[in-house]
Amino acid sequence: MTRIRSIELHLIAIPLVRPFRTSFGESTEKVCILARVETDDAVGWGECVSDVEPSFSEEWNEGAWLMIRDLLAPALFAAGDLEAELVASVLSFVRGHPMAKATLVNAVLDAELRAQGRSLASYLGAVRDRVECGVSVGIAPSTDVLLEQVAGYLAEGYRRIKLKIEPGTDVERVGAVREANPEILLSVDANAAYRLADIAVFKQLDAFGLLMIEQPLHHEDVWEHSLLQREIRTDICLDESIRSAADARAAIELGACRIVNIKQGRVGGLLEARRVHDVASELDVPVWCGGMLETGVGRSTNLALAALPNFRLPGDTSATSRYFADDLTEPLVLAPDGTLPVPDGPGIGVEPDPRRLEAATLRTEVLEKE
Ligand code: SMG
Ligand code: MG
Repeated sequence: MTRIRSIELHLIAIPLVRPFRTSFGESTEKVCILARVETDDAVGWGECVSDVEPSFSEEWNEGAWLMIRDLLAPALFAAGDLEAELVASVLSFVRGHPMAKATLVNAVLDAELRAQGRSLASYLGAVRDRVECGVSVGIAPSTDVLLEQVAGYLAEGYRRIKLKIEPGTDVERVGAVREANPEILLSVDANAAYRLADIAVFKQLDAFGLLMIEQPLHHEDVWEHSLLQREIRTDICLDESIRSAADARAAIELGACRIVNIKQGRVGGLLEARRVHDVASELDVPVWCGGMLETGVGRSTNLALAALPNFRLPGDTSATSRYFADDLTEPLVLAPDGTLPVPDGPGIGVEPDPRRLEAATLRTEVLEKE
């Protein structure tokens, strides 16, 4: 048990090496909240996966900042002595807001593990010390540019290519990438851009031997995903629709997906993410680790999670060079075999470099018990 002395919030911005476009918008820089939690015993870090706008989910940076400052942090201070496994129940008086909650769950867990000198990977139950990496390729300005980008990532060693798709260019683009690369593990992610009436598109995509189709329909349409899954051969993977282990169980039992993307921030943090992993494992459904273009803080967190046994497919955690010229932490470098090492230092195993953090920080606020 330990007491939280302070929570320091940083809003940071780092330019992306190349714009990232999905079916819902384009980013040219990474803007997110980092929380530095200081306890009586140690300091821990948590990265909030929300974005500038509430497009991927209902949460967004300014909302998450107020949620943490005005509701979640005061509840943690009021709780007194605490351990990471209790944080979610202390915060459960707030409905939803998993990304804001995850920031604090993860930071408190990081501090706790650093105080014990134990790595996050070992705490979670890691079974490997390297993780297979895929890369998520944004919607490109043209098919030629897309083919060039894919070739570049494959040359670097990435083991799975995921293409962001949107209505209009989907079949042509995916077909071109498949034709140029008949053997690779290839998947697509629609970020909820389609409706069940678009079933003909998915039947056409069936011809390309895709590893999966990620989140084709609206995030609330789990039932419609089950109807779609009955009609197509390719496995559906759910991302946005899964907010908890209970959601994962319901979606799998309903036949709405045969693969689950786990993003710890989307489900309220590392401890719920491990429960999603366990439910999928029990139902013999493979999972893989999603990404939210995290800085080195969030990506080191994800690498520890991705070392659990049921993470059976290459994830979206890519090397630093895929995102940033200058990250907050030391660069994560892809090995020629397309893997990244699981951090083995205490907690998440990395810390933001103070100089780089200062250079990236747009705003800071220190929260303490009143
Ligand atoms: O971290 O490399 C990454 C990004 C992976 O495609 C990615 N994430 O829906 O899976 C997804 C998207 C969400 C982020 S959109 C800004
Ligand atoms: Mg996705």
